[in-house]
Amino acid sequence: MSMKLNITRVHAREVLDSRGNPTVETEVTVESEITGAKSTGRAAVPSGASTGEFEAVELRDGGERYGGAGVQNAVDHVNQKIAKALSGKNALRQSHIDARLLELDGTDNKGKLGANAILSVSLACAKAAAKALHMPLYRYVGGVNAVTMPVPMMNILNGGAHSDNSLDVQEFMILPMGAPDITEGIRWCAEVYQHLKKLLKQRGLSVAVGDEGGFAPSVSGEEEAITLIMEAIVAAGYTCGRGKDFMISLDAAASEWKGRDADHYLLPKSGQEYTTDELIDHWEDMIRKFPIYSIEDPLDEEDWGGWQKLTERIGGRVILVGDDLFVTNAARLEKGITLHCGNAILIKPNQIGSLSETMETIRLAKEHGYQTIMSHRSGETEDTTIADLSVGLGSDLIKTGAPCRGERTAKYNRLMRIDEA
Ligand code: 2PG
Ligand code: MG
Repeated sequence: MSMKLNITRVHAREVLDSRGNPTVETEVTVESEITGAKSTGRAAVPSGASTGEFEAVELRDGGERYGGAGVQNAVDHVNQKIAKALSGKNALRQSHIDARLLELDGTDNKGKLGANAILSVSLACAKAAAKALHMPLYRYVGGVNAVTMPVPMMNILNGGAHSDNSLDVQEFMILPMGAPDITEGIRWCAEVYQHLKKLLKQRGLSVAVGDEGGFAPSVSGEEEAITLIMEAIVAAGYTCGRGKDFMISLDAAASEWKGRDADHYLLPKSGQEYTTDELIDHWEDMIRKFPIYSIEDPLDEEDWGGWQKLTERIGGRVILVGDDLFVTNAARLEKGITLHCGNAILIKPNQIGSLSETMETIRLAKEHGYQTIMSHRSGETEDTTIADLSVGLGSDLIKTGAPCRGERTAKYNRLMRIDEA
């Protein structure tokens, strides 16, 4: 007799995210057909600030409540349509569950039920099934292959849409490439973070933090920001460079740099303008000057031609990560693979809106040698699902902010527990 875990209850509610905005949290309860035992899985979805144009739709209510950001409609969709459609379905058949959710929505971008509604159910279902099988989530999704831990990318200095300082580059991250394991890597990063705080204080700069827990000082520009971070690495007793303890990664989030036409970029804070070619030269210059491991969204989400040129020029020397470019969408990744755009993909389950589609995109990326980076959003909750997914789905890296703010450390702490296990 094959095992069946019947879904007996699907219930959503509004909870708050780390920016104080409402988001969807769902609980799925399953009942074992063999033992009658019940298990409940819970998942809350995050929310971005620098969202890609091609992401699945995050349904917001509009109107007065929460300044229009309410998610009562998405919650109602879960509690009514979705709960009814999934009642009695086998939670072990994740792909069937997700296919049913997609069918129920019926749009290309999950615009009817909301990707926030659908993803919360999809993840809660997997978590309920894992619990019923007495398995950690990473084991449930990854099976015997869930044996490698990702390298953390910690965003310790925030700019762009995540802070109101003068930096146009959104994220300045440190990667403990030389650490023997993830627990040591997290310690190294936390030590560098504390040294950066000291350095900033010494120079009379602000140590208030941005949305992802990194500092958001008003420094003169990206070069000063990177130099400060490299000084903090050295002050903490580590080395920085290719083959050394640490490397640096940037998220330019250049889709936020729309210029006067498709060939121009305008950096909103500094007011600097670049043509696509000039921006490509700029990135080449940056990787010559600094030990940069990766650049995420170095160009706009629609600048496929620019991405092709950039990848051809520097793709052999640096990891070029598509976030807004690919939006965790297999069709957009497929296009990028065909056109030779980038060599890594950021994986944000809420950009695509279901676990099965997230897994499909990762499978495609791996098949074509693209690195995969599991990622949080700038608006997060205490939910740690992505930590388990990063291990279960074999991500090379994970970015989940600074070692600061509970919604960020929750993921790193979960990774240390998994590492111990
Ligand atoms: C990004 C993310 C997460 P947001 O651009 O990579 O760091 O930001 O969630 O605001 O899109
Ligand atoms: Mg990004």
